[in-house]
Amino acid sequence: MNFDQLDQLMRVYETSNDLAVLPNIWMVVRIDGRSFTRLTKDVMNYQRPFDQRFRDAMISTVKHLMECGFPVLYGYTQSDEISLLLSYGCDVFGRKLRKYCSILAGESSGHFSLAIQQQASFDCRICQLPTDQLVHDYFRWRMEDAHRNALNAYCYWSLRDQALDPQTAHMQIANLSVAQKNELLFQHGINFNDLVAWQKRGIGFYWQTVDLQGYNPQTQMPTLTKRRKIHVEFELPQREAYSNLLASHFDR
Ligand SMILES: Nc1nc2c(ncn2[C@@H]2O[C@H](COP(=O)(O)OP(=O)(O)OP(=O)(O)O)[C@@H](O)[C@H]2O)c(=O)[nH]1
Ligand SMILES: [Mg+2]
Repeated sequence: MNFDQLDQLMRVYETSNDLAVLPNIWMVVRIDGRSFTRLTKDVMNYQRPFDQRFRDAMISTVKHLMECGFPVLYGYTQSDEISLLLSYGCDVFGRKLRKYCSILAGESSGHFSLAIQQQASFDCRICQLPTDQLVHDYFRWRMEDAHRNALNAYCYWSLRDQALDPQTAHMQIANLSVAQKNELLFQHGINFNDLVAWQKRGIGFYWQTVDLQGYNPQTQMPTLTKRRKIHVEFELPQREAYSNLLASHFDR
């Protein structure tokens, strides 16, 4: 068998399961840190439940992902996860799933590892959402997950700080209603409503066009150019206002 024959034979095995996302479907990428419970606790010894160094490394990673060759309309991060809404008509790599998942997991793992100077990795999946409404629901879902995580994490660490062991702390929280969790925190001197918004709702990222003032040495005149810049939103709105914000970045 010559090389061309061998090449033809083997390509079939390489590409037979090569799935491509159908057109006219939104793609939302979700990237999640692998074993970050261990990384944040045992390896990095980060502050809990929230650490600004960890948050900043995640922010830097989202920005990198928005600038690494995929048309991202909106980015979002909470805890150890990142979501990216891709342009509706995105046809980078012929919409091949393996390309998106492998490249975006690789880009985030590499960038985040350099940011914290410690080896870390992310997994990646693509949600295929057929309607605009489902895109709204997706991002509302992640925001509500952030809210629940924050409430539970504050309760958990309040109990742990009282010298409760992990299992007892988990069990005590599991049986509490939202109101009771708020009350527990209040007794520990924390008013959950007063916590900074990014911890409860996550952080949003979108492109903005800004004016850039310059100077033309030849004409000796000031110049004004437009530039695309990533805006980082630490105080995301909720409910309908959040949907309106998302819709303002849809490209259809
Ligand atoms: N200390 C600390 N931990 C954080 C922070 N943000 C996220 N984490 C932790 O990151 C982990 C994320 O949860 P998961 O993604 O469910 O857990 P995981 O260990 O990454 O598991 P897999 O995703 O299944 O690999 C939780 O344990 C969080 O407590 C932070 O700011 N500080
Ligand atoms: Mg994880």
